[in-house]
Amino acid sequence: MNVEMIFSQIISKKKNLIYQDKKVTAFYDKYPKAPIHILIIPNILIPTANDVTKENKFFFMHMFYAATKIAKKIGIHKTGYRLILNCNKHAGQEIKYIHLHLLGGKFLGPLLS
Ligand code: DGP
Repeated sequence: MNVEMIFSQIISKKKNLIYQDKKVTAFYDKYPKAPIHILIIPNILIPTANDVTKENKFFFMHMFYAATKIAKKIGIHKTGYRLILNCNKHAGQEIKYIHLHLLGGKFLGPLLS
């Protein structure tokens, strides 16, 4: 099974979720790059940022809104966190199911230095 299908299954099985509402689902990254590494995905398949449209943009925007809610829920909003969204090859997007990375739990340092 490819990872895109795994992400779809995570939504429907509703197991080990951190957060879910009508538009998005959040769960822990299998290969964490920080003490807290959560993935937030829309409940419909949008492969990459290039596939965001007038019709599905609310799912895209809602990933960011959900990230702020999750950060508060797990208590990392005051120390801080990083949101990353990779698009295609040069950004290193491996999974063609759009996902927002929420990273935190330690000092992450500057990203663009
Ligand atoms: P990206 O490089 O932006 O496409 O990030 C893909 C992320 O997905 C990467 O941090 C590892 C994570 N990942 C890969 N396979 C699985 C899986 O089967 N389950 C979960 N929870 N995360 C996965």
